[in-house]
Amino acid sequence: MKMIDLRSDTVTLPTEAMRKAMAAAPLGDDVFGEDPTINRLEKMSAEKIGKQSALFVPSGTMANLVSVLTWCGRGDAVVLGDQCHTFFYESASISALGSVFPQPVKNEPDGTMNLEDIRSTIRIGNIHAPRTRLICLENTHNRCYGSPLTVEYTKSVSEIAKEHNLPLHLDGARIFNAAVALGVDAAKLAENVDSVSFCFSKGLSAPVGSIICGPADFIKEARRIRKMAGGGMRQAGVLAAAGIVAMEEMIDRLADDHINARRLAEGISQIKGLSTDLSMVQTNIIYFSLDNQKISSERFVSDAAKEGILFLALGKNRFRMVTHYGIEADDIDTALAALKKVIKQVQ
Ligand code: TLP
Repeated sequence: MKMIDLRSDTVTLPTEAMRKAMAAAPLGDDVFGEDPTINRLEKMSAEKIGKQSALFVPSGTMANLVSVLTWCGRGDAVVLGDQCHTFFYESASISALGSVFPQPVKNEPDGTMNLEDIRSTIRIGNIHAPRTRLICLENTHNRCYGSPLTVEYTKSVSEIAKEHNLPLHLDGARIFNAAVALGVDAAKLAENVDSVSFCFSKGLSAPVGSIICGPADFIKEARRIRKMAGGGMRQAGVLAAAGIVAMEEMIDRLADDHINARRLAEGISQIKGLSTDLSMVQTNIIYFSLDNQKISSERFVSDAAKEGILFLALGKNRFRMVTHYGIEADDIDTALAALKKVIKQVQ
């Protein structure tokens, strides 16, 4: 049976063009700054996102960790959303490894944080209080329905950051999904932030790798912190080569993933026993729930897997499906038919 894997866009496999580019990539030792393919990817990424410099890192998690540790020292605090990846996942790395204190602000369903809440959470100049040193945003917002944050919202947060002389970091793991969904340039979405990270290994289908972009002096220090975190890689141009193909060939097609996500969500909304909020579907991530709350999430997920459909339970009666390269419109129809069958069985 062919499995239709909707657990995440992280499951994407490299394209043929990526495999060829990986095999042919000129290589060197990147800790000496001598890997031409990594140097090329870093230059390309910085240009694409409108920043001075860039640093290739193994994962989105390390991109956020290195960015936060570059901006903050021990005991410094970061204002961030209570549903954002850096706070909710990432194994508390900013605290465990950097002694950085999170100051979570409630995320609204669309991934924004109320501007007044951000203002009132910032604490500076009181010796009793954690000292805020950074604000973080996430675009698209994974746990908030994959919502894209607009240029205007990002600018409003950056104005608060500026008022307090704080830098603003953007976890843009899926920033190109946001750019495609909103019909704006990714550089415009990053224009008002000081540092931005994005991933090659999600919807863009490269096997490994993320990048941090920002001012040259910030990236220079981030390079030191990456080494400290064990992320100084050597001939990793084999990975960067796939990242280059990802940037050149895989961004525009994200629109297909968004169309498929909508088709999937519309189908789910018509299955008796399942509910989803269609108005929240803007990119490649959809969330839905079971009307009959007596059915265990584990059973629902495992019964669906037996029918060839993989997805995740991410919270109480909260299921997530993510569309991506390799999932076609036909697969969506197959997945919907299988879901219908499973729902009938478990009701
Ligand atoms: N997200 C993964 C899981 O960890 C939940 C997924 O399947 O969506 N920022 C954002 C917004 C992310 O969604 C993720 C991964 C990361 C950072 C971390 O990236 P990696 O997995 O490369 O460390």
